[in-house]
Amino acid sequence: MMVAIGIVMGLLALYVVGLLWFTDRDADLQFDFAELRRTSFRFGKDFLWGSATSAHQIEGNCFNNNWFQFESAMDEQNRPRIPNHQKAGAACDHWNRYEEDIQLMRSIGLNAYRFSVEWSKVEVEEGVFDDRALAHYEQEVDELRANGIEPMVTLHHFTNPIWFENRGAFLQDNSPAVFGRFIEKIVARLGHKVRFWCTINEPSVYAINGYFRGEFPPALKDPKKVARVLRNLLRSHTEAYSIIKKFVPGAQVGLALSVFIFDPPSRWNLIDVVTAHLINKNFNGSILRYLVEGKYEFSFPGVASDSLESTVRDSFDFVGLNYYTRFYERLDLSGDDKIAGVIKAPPEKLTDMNWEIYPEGLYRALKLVREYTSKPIYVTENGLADDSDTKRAKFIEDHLLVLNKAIADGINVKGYFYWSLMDNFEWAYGYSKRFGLYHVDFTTQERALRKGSEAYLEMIRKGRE
Ligand code: GCO
Repeated sequence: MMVAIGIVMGLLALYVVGLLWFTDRDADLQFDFAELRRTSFRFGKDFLWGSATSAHQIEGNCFNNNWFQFESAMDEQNRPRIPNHQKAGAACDHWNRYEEDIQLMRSIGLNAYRFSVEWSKVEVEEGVFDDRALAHYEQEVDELRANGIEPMVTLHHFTNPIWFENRGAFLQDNSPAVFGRFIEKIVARLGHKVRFWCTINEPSVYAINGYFRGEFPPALKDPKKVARVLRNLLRSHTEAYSIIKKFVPGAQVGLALSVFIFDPPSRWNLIDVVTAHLINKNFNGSILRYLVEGKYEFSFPGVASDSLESTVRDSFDFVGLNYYTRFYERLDLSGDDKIAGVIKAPPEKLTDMNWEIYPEGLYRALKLVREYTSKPIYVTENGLADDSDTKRAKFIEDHLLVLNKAIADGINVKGYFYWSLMDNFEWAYGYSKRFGLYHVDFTTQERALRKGSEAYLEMIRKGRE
């Protein structure tokens, strides 16, 4: 009997130690927003106030990439990949309207713009470069500069040229060299005019959605491939970093890291707690560790593991942070994905993506980055899909108050880019999700500033005082 009690007590103690060990101490963080409103603004004169977009989502005529193929395809059950078989198509016609769009930025007081160059338009076939596309991006950069807007160029934002995709994209171990040749062209053309570079947008989202969740091309469901793609994306980042710095030593180079906060649906359930810990570690922490130490380790015991040690450490000048929400995920061995999401927030706290509005998460994400580095952080994406425009103003205000608090607490944040300048093609969700500061009428291409976006203008005004 005594032995049995001893064993039970021992197991209980282990369980509690496990909970304490794996639980994130900040999970209960809650701010008093009235008090944050009273904190004086610390953004500073040089703060970048921007908006962000990506080529495929806004430019139009991206017909030479993997997304174009994906949008035209059907899934295994013969259903279109995108609801209503929507395609990016003409998108916001930004390719032809960039001058007008730059005026939209200027008129609301933005001084920075993050956008991506479309690889499939620049390198139409392997080794064949279109000079008109390069000239186009150079003109766009010139136009931004002429209007006092600092460009931040993303080199890879989810899309691949068809010729690259067909060969296996970032599953190939020579992908960093192939991607590197494109970067050389871009940097030779824009390097003397662009200071801020994001090499890769959200490596973990690209890898999971394309190779595990089947939501992005090539719609595979293979965790081992997730690990391999991530590894090659990180190698590609380092390659890009070295190329850009060789051409332009003074350039500021980072990658755009997506940090979704993962919390356990039940904090007393050790399996939930460990699952959340593993997801945070593999998709948030592992990338930061690679940037700082050159070491990458991916490990979901029994599912997939991979690692990499680079000779290059410290391959970044800043961290680009994309933050939107937190997810509650739990292990679900009966389902296809083995992980299932749980929504806990009430409807009034959800965006049109069904993502919880959780400004404290921005603070937690910034703190996570700060654990790895004190180099500058730019919030390279943050925003919400809100067609009714009833939640946008408060979302913007609260997230910027949290950002201000983080700066006041000593975190080195130098800029904020709202996602997105205007409504656009939201990948697997098509045109149904509206993230824009500007509403876009996709039949007339008219843009109209949303009422809720005025909160951003107001915060920028106060931030500059
Ligand atoms: C991403 C991308 C953007 C999205 C945005 C809203 O984070 O997935 O960088 O292209 O459109 O995040 O989901």
